[in-house]
Amino acid sequence: MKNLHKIIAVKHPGVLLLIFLVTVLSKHAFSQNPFIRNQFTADPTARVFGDRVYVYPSHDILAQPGKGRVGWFCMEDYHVFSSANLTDWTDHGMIVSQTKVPWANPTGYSMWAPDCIERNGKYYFYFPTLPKDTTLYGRSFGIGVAVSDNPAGPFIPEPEPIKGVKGIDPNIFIDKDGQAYLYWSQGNIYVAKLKDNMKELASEVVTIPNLPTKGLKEGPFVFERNGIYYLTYPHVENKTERLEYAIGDNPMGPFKVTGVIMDESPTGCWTNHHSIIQYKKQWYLFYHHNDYSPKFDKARSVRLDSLSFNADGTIQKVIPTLRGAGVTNARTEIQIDRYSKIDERASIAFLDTADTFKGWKTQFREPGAWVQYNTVDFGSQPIKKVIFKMLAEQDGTIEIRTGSTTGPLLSTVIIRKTNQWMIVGSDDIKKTSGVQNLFMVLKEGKALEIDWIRFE
Ligand code: FUB
Repeated sequence: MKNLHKIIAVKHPGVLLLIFLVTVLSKHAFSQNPFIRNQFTADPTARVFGDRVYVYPSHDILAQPGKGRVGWFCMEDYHVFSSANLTDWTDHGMIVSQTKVPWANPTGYSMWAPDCIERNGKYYFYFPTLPKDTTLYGRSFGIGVAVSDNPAGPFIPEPEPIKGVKGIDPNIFIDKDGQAYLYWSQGNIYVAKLKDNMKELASEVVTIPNLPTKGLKEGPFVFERNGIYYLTYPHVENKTERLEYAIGDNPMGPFKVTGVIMDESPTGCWTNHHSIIQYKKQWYLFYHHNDYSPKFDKARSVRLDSLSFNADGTIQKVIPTLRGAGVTNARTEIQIDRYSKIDERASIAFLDTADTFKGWKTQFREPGAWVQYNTVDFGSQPIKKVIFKMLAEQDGTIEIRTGSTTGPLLSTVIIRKTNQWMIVGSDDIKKTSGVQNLFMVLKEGKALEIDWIRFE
């Protein structure tokens, strides 16, 4: 909750300026990229169950001496998240923990990329981890199943991992005829049919042929669209993982390497891991990056962006964005640092480098600097006021526009120099409605920082 200590009303020719002095930050709405903002998350498997999207990610934590391997992946449990609009996400809490899986090493800290699938009203959660009994299973990862009546759990883990499977990154695909397939990786990518009980293999294990032989490949995710089976996977073609795909006409393969879905990270996050869903007629790519931990790429955060197909079924390359997807309600705090586009005179930075989960701010360095934030829903009721949280080195003015940097002007807000975060606003605002692309353009002043903007 905000803690408003003082409200100052300043008259300026033609503009009523309201300045609210704040000392406590309000909580950020969960939206845009990364879209989970309360913990590190990676390897997102998204699934549509009913009218909601559920995301089953890995849960990265930071290893400490005696707790995991310092400098490496460290995961002790899984959470599940869901959303009905891809903007507001609910954390349903912990669903499976290494200490509650009968066969798992309770101090393995290796609960890597999971998946979850629905069959006949039951939800089957698949996860890799290190077994406690290395004499029985060797030192490889096993893949376990936990079952629930609800996509958000509680999930009951099976007593043993799936027999005949050693590896990581389980992925389940159920074909139109009801046959379920399990894919996983361990150097190669493997597939086997599953029995109807979803807990045992029903076929020999097939090593999927014709995939790249040089460079690690892992994280398979299979889906079908218009009779084409897509095997998608992260692969190190150059230095770090990029997302690639191969297509075929049978879930068991063979598949033909067809293209790249997402290029390798320009900032060097070594892994990427993804899933692809269609939700309300739009396709989405879920993937990860190390947004909250730019100096350590084993503490990652999940993202999503829209994905499109060409007429021949090939996938258009996805350019990662901070804006992500989904509509943002104009009456919520709009994090413009998750911009759609930004001018070279503007940039973003953490609000607090000691606690990156506090999020980011947008810095407008000099006049002309602008930021664009797409798909803001102003609704049908008239807006009466705009407010935003800012810090400024100089007096100045900022314009709030829709459509473009020279598009319809909603408001011009006077900025006063301040050495602490303030909420500034104006009720001199033009009418607008519906879904618009929002622009903030610094007209006068310099070194203006904005945390968020909201309309009322
Ligand atoms: O999250 C641990 C591992 O990193 C996953 O299992 C891989 O796919 C890679 O993302």
